[in-house]
Formats: sequence, C-alpha cells, structure tokens
Amino acid sequence: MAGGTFALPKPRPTGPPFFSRNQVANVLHQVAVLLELQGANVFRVRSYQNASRMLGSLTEDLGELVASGEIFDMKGIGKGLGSALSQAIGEGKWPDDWVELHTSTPPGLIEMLGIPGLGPKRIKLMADELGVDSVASLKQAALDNKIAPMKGFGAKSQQRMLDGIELLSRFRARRRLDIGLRYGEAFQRKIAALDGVHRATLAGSARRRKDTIGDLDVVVAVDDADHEMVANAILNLSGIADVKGAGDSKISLILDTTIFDESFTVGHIDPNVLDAIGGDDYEQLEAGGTIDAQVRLVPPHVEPFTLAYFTGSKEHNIAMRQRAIDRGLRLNEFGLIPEAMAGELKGMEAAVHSLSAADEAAIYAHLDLAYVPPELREDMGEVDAAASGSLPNLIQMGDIRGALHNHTTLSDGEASLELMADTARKMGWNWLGIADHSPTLKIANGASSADLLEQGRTIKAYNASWAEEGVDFRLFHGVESDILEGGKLDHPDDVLAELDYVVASVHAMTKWRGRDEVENTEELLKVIDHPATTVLGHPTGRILQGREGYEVDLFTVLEHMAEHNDNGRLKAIELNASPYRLDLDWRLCKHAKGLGVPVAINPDAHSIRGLSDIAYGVMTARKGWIEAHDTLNALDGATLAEHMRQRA
Ligand code: DGT
Ligand code: CA
Ligand code: CA
Ligand code: ZN
Repeated sequence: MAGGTFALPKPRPTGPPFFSRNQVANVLHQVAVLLELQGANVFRVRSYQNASRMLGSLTEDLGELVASGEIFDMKGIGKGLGSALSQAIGEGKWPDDWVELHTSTPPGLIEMLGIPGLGPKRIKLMADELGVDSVASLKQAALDNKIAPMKGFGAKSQQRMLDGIELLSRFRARRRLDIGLRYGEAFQRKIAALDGVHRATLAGSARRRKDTIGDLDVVVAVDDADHEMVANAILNLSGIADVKGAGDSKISLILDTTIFDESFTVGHIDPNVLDAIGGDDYEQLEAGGTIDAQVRLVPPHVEPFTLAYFTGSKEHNIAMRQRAIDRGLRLNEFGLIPEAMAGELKGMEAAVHSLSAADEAAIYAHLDLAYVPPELREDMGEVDAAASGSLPNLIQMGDIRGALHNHTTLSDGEASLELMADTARKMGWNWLGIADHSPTLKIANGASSADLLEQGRTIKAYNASWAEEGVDFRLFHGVESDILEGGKLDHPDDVLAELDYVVASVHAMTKWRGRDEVENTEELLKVIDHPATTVLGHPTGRILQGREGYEVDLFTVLEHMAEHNDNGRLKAIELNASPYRLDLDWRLCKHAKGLGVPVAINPDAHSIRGLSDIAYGVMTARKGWIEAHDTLNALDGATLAEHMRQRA
C-alpha cells in the first residue's frame, strides 16, 4: 500500500459478508508484510502472501465459500487461516493476532513501506543495524552515507531511496487534476446516490479545475432529520481507507483505489513523461495511492453558501466577503447575513437571519454580481468583471471542432492515421491535425522527410475522397518539429513548406533547463520568426508533479507572437491538454487572450484514447478565461484552412 494507510478496514454495516474479497486480499498482504517487518519465519510470511494472491484472483464468491465452509478446502488455506477468514467475513471481526500485529508495529516502519521500491526485509535490516525508524531518519542516514556501506545495499540503492523519498513526498502533497477528478467524481457519485441526500457536489480546487489538487472537498445537502443516517452511510462507503475525524458537520477521510468499481490503472503514459514522474515507482505509488477528502453536511437552505465557501478559492472568498461588508452584510459558509440582524450571534445562529439563496447564482445576485463560473474564482479580476457584466463566455467542449497536435504510428503514436481520423469523426469533430515527431527525436521514432511527405500524399487523397463523398471532415497535415540549436526547425525548409502547419516544440529538456531565461527566450523568438512555424508546442516543457519547465519569459514570447498575428501571420500558442502537462499554464492563457494570440488546445494524442484529453485542455482554457473565438479549435475546417494559407 504505497502512498496509503496500513490499517485494518472497518466492517461494512451490514453483512455477512462483512468484507470484500479485495479488502481481505489486501489485509492478508499487509499481514505478510508486517510479519516480515518483525522478522517472522519465512514460511509463515509466504503462506499469507500465497493466500492473498489466491484470493486476489478468485472468481467464486468469497462470502458463499465461507458460508458453505468450502473455504477450508481451498488450496493454501489451512485450518488456521480458514477460521480466521470465516470469523472476519462471517462476523466482521479481524483475528486478534492480526490486530496485535498492526498495533505493535512502529508507525515509522509502516511509513517507510510507502517508499517505492523499498520492502520490509530491507527496512528491518536498516532498523536493526542503523536504528532507522522513520522516513525522516532513513533520509538522514542516506544523506550521511550510512546505507551504502551496508552489505547488499551500495551507493545506487542509497540514491534510489533518496529519490523514492522525494517522489513519495511530492506524491503525497498534491495530485494531478485527472487523478483528483477520478477519485472526486467517484466519491461524489456514491454520496449522491445515498438515501436522504438532496445533492452532493465536488467543491474546492477540483471544482475550480486547478492543475493539481491538494485534497477533495465535497458539500452535501441533507435535511437535519437525515443527517446522522447519511453521515453513517458515508462512513460505510467502500473506498474509505481510514477516517481521520467525524464531527457534527464535517467528516475527514482518506480514500483509496477501492473506491473505483473497476480496477484502477493509470493507462498508457508517454515514456518520456513517465520517466519525469518517477517511472515504475510512480505507477506503483498510484496503484496503492490515497487521497484525503473532507465532506461537509448541511441543510439544503444553507448548502449554496457552504458550496460557494468551500469551492473557494480563499482569495475569491476574501474578495466576496469584502464586497458583502461594503453592503453591510456578513458572508460565510452559513449564509449572507445583514450585520444589523446578526449582531453578536455566530455561525448557524447568525445564519438564521441570512438572506435566502436557492443556488450560488442567487448569492452573487444579492451582491449585484453575475454568476461566476467556479473555474474563474481565483481573484484574478472575476469579481470586477461580474460587477460590470464583462465576464467571458467560456469555451465549452461542444465548441471544439478539432485539434492540431496528434501522433500516429508514423512516429510514436499507437493508432494509424485512419483510426485517428475515424475516432475524431465519431467525436463529432470537423477536422483533425496530424503532427508526428521529426527525425531528431529518435526515441519517439521521428519520421524522415520522405515518410512525412508520403503521409502528406495519403492525407491529400483522403481529403479528396471525403470532399467527393460530401463528407464534411478534413485532415490537416503538420509536423511536430523539434527546435534545434540556434532556434532552427527540424526538416529542410522546402519540406516544411509542403505542410499545412508546423508545431515547433522543445524536447532537448536537459539542455534547455541548463540555460538561462534570456538564451531560451531568444531561441524561441527565432523559431517563431521561422515562416513555417504555426504553433509553439508545450511552451515550457513542464511535467506536472515531475519536472519544472525550462526558464523562459513567456510574456516576451507572447508579445512577439502577437506582433506576427497583427501582421496577418498565424502564430498560435499551444495549451497542451495532456493532464501531465497543461502547458500553457492557465494563468498565462488570459495574457495570450489579451494580446490576441490564438490558443491551440492540443491533446497531443498518442492513441485514440489520448484524443479525449482535450477535456482537460478545455477545463484549463476555461480557467484561463478563454472563449471559443480565442482558440483555433472552435474554427471550422474551411476557415482554419484559410488562416493557414495566409501564414508566412
Ligand atoms: P487544495 O485543496 O490545496 O488543492 O485547494 P482548495 O482550494 O481546495 O483548498 P482547501 O481544501 O484548503 O479549502 C477549500 C476551500 O475552503 C478553499 O478553496 C476556500 C475555503 N477556505 C479554506 N480555508 C479558508 C480560509 O481561511 N478563508 C477563506 N476565506 N476561505 C477558506
Ligand atoms: Ca481541497
Ligand atoms: Ca480541504
Ligand atoms: Zn512534444
């Protein structure tokens, strides 16, 4: 259980069976690990491991096997384990020695189990020989070079532990939006389906679509009479690894991957990206990952205020509260209360005097504001815009007609040109851009000029036949050209001139990260000046939760692009929609928009599934105040073709 807790799950409120097959398999694995940590006999450890594996792949119903007593006949389940499992599943009570094992193991040792690649055997060795008893003391021992000299360890594994500790702390601090939303939406759906729940809404940074999420916040509307019943039902939902606190109106939980009805995988990750976020260790952390969640239960008439408050951001709330104060009102999570009536009263008691609000929009209306979409609530001018009626009409998924940066099997994509085009058509798109890697990027199987030109002929043929059949769909032929030394593009100029467009991207990250902002910016300006360049790909090269981008002054870059656009040359900035990148950062989208630099929301798809990453790009674009007409994606194919012809 890498990133997670190591606790025995609580029984379901109703049973038998009191535990799921998954939970039991997990617990058996935990017992094996704890036994190993305590230096138990290897055969004993192995019997628990085998039983865990056996149950993990069991197809029969575990509850029935216990009820019928057949559990005792199963391979690897002796008399002892059989009765232990019968007691747990049949009565909801874990065996005393398992409980004892959990309570007697120092928490610091359990914490160390979270470090990717570090198992119980070596933890025990280090504990015995070096007195290491926590992640912090392990880190110190490694920094003091005490681990490398130990037999069977060495400098390499010492460094690997330091890397693992780093990865673990980063992983625990914040999670990417896609992961946060997967947990958050699964949890929200389970709560919304409970008896007595009027409404359950995911609030906090997840609702604001921030690129990374600290913890999940869920606001639940429930009548006072049902409050206790719903709170209990939430505590008994599957997917809860631990309960941190359950007060009157707030429940703090840790969720794990058992919240997902299907088994949890991160799916295919571009090797380059995977490397930046920790490789196999990352996948292992994510599979055993957890995320914190806070649930607030309030009566329906209070819920809009609570939802608004816990949607945040804190900065937006402060600006809103100030606006309320200016009107003699007190705004908090319970209501919008005339100060004169609230007086000395606090909290819910003061809220008795609140103005009423059926929804969030009504709260904004009370303060003479238009409804502010959650994505914009960052105190970046949205309150003023809501006051003056100048909020943007944010782009929506339905506005997307196509996207430019996508890969096929010609470079490192998984799907053929045909399959990519077919999928885009099924998504209702009007066009699709193909931009495979260029020769310099050997690890991504960059295509030669000859192969690229051949791809162009294929694309022309498809476009011609669609036109003939009256199919309103077209492919654009581009390339993702590496930015080379001196701000040059990959492929000769005459080859580039054959294309509809060029996405120019930096991939030599080590070199670019080793240089200063001035040099990097200069190089980008040169690339933008190249007549073939249409789109600047993933403008900083950052990988969220992985690596910082290179130093670059994007304000200058955007201003430079704006000049070109002013002179009728199409130069667009990419908003790479991969949830691992979301690069252009949302904070800069608004700046691009202000300068009139078109934004190209690009899934950078390496498979047909990758195309749907466009959704994260749209979320981020919305957060950056982007409207449909600020993007290339909302143009129809014919209009975009016209723009491209005008370039250079
Ligand atoms: P996160 O979890 O770090 O990704 O970001 P948030 O925005 O979800 O922050 P969180 O979970 O600490 O709190 C949820 C919301 O509750 C936050 O966006 C605004 C509100 N909130 C929390 N603390 C304060 C506070 O001290 N003052 C105000 N005005 N609002 C707060
Ligand atoms: Ca939060
Ligand atoms: Ca929170
Ligand atoms: Zn790229």
